[in-house]
Amino acid sequence: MSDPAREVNFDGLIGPTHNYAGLAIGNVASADNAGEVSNPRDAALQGLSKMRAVLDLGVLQGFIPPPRRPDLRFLRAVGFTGDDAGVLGAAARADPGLLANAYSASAMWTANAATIAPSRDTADGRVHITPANLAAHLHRALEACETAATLDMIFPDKDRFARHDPLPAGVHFGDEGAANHGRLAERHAGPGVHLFVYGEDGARFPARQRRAASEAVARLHGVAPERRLLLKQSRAALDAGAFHNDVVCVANENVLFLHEQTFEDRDGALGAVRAAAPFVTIVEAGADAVSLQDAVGAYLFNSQLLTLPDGSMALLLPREAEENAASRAFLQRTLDDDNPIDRLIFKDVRESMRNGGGPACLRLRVVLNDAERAATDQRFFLTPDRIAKLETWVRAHYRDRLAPADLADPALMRESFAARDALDALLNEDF
Ligand code: SUG
Repeated sequence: MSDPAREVNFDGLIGPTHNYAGLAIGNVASADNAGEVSNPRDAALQGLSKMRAVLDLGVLQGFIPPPRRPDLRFLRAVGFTGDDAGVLGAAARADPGLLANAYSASAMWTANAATIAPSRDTADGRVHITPANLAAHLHRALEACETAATLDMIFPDKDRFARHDPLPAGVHFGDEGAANHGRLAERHAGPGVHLFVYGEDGARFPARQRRAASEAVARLHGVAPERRLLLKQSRAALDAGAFHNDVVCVANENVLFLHEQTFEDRDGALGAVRAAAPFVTIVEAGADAVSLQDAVGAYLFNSQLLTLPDGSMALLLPREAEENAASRAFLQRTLDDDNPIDRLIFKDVRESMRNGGGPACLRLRVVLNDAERAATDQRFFLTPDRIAKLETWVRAHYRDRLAPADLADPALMRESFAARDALDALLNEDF
C-alpha cells in the first residue's frame, strides 16, 4: 500500500550576501530598511531554525541551496571585463546599484522560485514545475536560470517531473511563482482546485504577476479548466504593500485564510472559490478587525498553514504577527472559532522580514507521493542532523554584519564563493 501524497516545504537556504539594498519596488519593508546593516549569519540561522520547527511538527522539510553571488556571469554579460576582482571593481565604480542587483540573496524567498502542480492534478500525471521569470525586478530576474537548474538537480526524473522553462517575453508575462498561487483540496493527496491570482497596476505600485502569466502557467501544467480559478488581486492590497498575494492570503487543504481586501471583487471571488471547492472553510479577517496596514506590517497572512500528522492545522507565523495587537486578537478568535486551525507557532525571521519576506515567502510547497519522493534527490530532504551540519557551515562562512558599501569588497566575494564551494563539498560528502 503506497503512502498518500504529502506536502514538502522546500525552504531557501539564505545565502551569505543577504543585505538591505532597497531593490524591491512596492515592498514597503525593503524600502524602509534600504541602506541598513544586515546580519547574514542570523538570517540563515533564523531560516534554519524555522525549518527545524516545521520538521519537529512532523512535516516533511526540504531546502534549496542559494545561488552563487555576486552573479559575475551577469556582470560580464553587461560589459564588465577582467578577472573576478576586476569585474567586481569595475562594476562597483561604474554602477553600485547594478552591483547590488548582482549580489542580492533574494533567491531565499523560494515561494517565488516556481509554481508547482501536483501530479494528481495534471493531464499527464507528472508533477509540473514552472520556474518564475521574476521579470518585474532585475535582481530577481537573475534568479530564474539558476533556479531552473537547481530544480532539475533536486527533481531529476523526467518521467515524474515536467520542468518548463520560465515564461518568455519579460514583464508581459511577469510571473512571480507560487506566491500568487494557492491550492485547495480536501486532503493534499486528493484532487486540487488551483487559485491563480494576478494583479493590475495600482495607483501607487505596479503589479508583478500578470494575468497572461497565470493563464500560461495553468495551461502549461495541464490543470483542468474547471479546477482552476483566475482571481484578481485588489488594488488596495497592492498599494498597501501586498506585492505578492501571499502577503494577504494563504490556502491549505480545505482552509483559505485571508484578509477581506485580498481580491478586487471579494464576493465574486469567494463565491467562485465556494463553487469550485464546496468543502472550503474560509477564515477571513475583516478590515475593521485588521487593517491592510496592520496585515502588511505584521505579515499575519504570510504564515505557513501546515497540516499536522493528526490532520489538524497549525499556523507558523512571524513574531511580528504576535506583537501587533489587531493581528494577535484576530489569531485568538481564529483559535476559538470552529475551524481546523488549532495551533500557533511564532518564529523570529526578522532578517528576512526586513526585506519583506515572511515565513510563507521562504518556502516552496511541493506535494509529492511516495514514488515522487523516492525520485527526489534525497540530500535535499532535511533531518535534524543535516540542519545541524548546515548551521555549522553557516557559522563557519557567514558574516554577522554587512553594509551596502561592503559589496565592493573583494573579500566578501571570495568568502561568498568559498561558502558555496564548501556547501557543494558538504552535499557531496557524508551529508
Ligand atoms: O521580491 N524582497 C523580496 C521579498 C519576496 C517575498 N516573497 C513573497 N512574498 N513570497 C521581493 O520583494 C528585497 C531585496 C532588497 O531590497 O535588497 C526583495 O527582493
